[in-house]
Amino acid sequence: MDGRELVRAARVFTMVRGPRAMRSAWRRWRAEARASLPRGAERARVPGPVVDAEPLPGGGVVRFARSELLVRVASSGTVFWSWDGAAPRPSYALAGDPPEPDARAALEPDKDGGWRVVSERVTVAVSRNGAVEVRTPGGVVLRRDLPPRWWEPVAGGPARWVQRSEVPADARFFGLGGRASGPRLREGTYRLWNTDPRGSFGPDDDPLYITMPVQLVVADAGTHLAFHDNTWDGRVTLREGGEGEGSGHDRPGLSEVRMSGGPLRCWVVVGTPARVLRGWTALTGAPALPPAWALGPQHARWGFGSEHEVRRVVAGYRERGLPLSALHLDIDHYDGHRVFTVDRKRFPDLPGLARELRAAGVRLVSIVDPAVKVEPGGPVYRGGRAAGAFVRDARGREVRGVVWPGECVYPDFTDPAVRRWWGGLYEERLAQGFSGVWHDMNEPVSFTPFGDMTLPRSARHALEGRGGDHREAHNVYGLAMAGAGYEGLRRLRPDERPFLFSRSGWAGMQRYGGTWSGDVSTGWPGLRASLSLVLGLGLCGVPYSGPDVGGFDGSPSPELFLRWFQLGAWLPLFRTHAAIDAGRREPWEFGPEVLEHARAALAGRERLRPYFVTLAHLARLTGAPYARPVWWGAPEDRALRDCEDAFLLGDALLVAPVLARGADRRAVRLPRGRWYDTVTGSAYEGPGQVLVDAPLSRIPVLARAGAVIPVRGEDGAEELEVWAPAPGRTGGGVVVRDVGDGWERAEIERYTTRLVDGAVRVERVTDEGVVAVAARVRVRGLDAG
Ligand code: NBV
Repeated sequence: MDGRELVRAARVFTMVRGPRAMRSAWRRWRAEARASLPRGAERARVPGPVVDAEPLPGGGVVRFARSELLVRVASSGTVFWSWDGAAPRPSYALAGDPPEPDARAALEPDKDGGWRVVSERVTVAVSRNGAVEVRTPGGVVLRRDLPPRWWEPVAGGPARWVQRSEVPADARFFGLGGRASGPRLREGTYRLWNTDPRGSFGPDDDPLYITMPVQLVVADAGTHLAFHDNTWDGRVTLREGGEGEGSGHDRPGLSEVRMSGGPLRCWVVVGTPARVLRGWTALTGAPALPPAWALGPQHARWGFGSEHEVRRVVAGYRERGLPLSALHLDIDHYDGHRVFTVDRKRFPDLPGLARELRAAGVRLVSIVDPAVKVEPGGPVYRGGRAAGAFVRDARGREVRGVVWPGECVYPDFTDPAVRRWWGGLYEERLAQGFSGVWHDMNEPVSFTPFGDMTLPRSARHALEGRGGDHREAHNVYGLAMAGAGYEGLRRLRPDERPFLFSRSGWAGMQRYGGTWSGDVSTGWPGLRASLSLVLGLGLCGVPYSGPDVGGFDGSPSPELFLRWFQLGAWLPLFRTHAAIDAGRREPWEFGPEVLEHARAALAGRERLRPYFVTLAHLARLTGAPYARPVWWGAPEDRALRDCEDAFLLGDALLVAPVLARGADRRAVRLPRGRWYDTVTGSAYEGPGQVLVDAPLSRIPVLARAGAVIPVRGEDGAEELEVWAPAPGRTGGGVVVRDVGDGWERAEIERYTTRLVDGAVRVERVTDEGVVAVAARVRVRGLDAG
């Protein structure tokens, strides 16, 4: 333990009843010690030389002396390969059946005794010793996975394995879930084990709450995503390559995936970034569409403490004319910190409060923690026990941990019956008047002053009936809890789309909802980390997220708070939140100047709500995140790949937050084309870097020439903001309107823009041809200098 870890451990230790956490830590340590047999002798294995091959739909099986490799290409071009007979299912990541194999893909002998699967969109070449290359149809290599190596315990048990892969020398890595530094992942080792970092975290803390074996790799040769479908504890070591100037020898980029058990199987999706995310979400599920109110400004705090305080805060927004869409209640509204209860002394009439707030346009969102207090008289504990819902050890005893309410047990969400039981409990939350849920502590956490703050690895789980232990179940605990909550809400309130976001999760979590930063530390590095997390998660298929605006702990300076607020206003989840012992986060708590600028940011968000609705629908339909790295549409621009301090919001806007103290202007790297400063109207030509004003009153936001952006006009009616195309160019955009909080399918409106005799012509294009534009159009940028 280093010094910082010690401080954190001490903090956690004092946060919970010390002796109880100490006892639990000790129990946990004993359980681990009992279960962890010495590894003993291991046998190392590599595939060995190729023996033969057999064609199958979409590809075939290539047999080696000591293993076999299955290769299957889907008609979408998505590749699946696996060793040792591993099938695509069972899988926690996949949303449905694996994609249909491409009937036209053919297995053919390749040079030097290898084999290859040739399809229209991709070629997979297998060397005679088991290296797998994924190539574009033109033959350019996107990824070369070297023959794997397994270590099998002689006494039986899971084999650990390692696989190295090479990517082009110019490639950049992204993804691996929610990482605090990035989004470009630098050289280093990243652990795959969902972890509560013990208190607030900064860019150097790794891993965090959401880890995923998902790499998105961007190179001149093309973009691809590689997903090792394996939930076990693992480590990914990355090294960027280099181009051998003069020597002519490029050093490839390297990825090394090491897993402590579980199957060796991989999905590879290739194409443009947009195609890759489309393929990835086709595989793992379309992102849940949040209700429109969840795209508005939200406010939370651990420790509002009473109905009175909630009213006071909401009144504070109203009196100052600040919009507020939702208010979140944290664990302090529970009775003794117990999930699915309400402290009636401090919240005597929560349904009444919820109704009153709802009438004023403010929804209530509730935190939901998975751990259940051990109390024979408690209905949740009693019900769970009767249902056999809690995680047990090998001897059949409930595994206990310590969380906020004291001694707790943990529902086993990897059991479908338990998910159903748990989902039913949300009825109580709905009866209290909540409109959405916020899942916390679901890595899952059990407080310990030392060691891993989670369940013992020996804890048993149902794993959908297959049976296994926490080594395999840990990383999907939060994902499965999200599934339980989402499906429960759907059953309980079938006419409304659930609103759920979860601290922990895994590949595929977007099917159930979004996430947030977790306890990001208050400081300029924390502000930067917030952006890395949102962008990185978006590239892993999770488009809806945002930070604790202002940071979780301590008190931001007025300037830091404002810059964070200005960034948050352009991110999908826009929520101020802080810890119980942190300073306030209401925008008026930082003086009149900050309040006025925060008011402007809120007004900007409200104006842009129709655009956020469009982006939410597009995320659902295509997997494209709302907030995208600036290279999204131009991955071939190497300078953009390294740009981490700005992002694209949809296709139309480029947002350049201020991430440093004292800045009043900043450099912005532009993708190709013309960009307008949305406030000054100045036009800039990309690609390249420009210096733009960033006064305290706002952060720079640029609009792409030709863009069509649905906004809320001053009178509240929707209008189309159209940015003049550059001379000789055309533009356009897509608009999807709010269809209410139910399941109605939304219509997609497509627009084109062009310059005709110095004026901007906007047309709506449908299958029937060009139709009249019904909305009010406001043209901007025509007089740009
Ligand atoms: O429920 C209290 C907090 C919550 O406010 C925060 O957002 C979560 O990330 N929760 C963590 C547990 C306490 C952490 C110290």
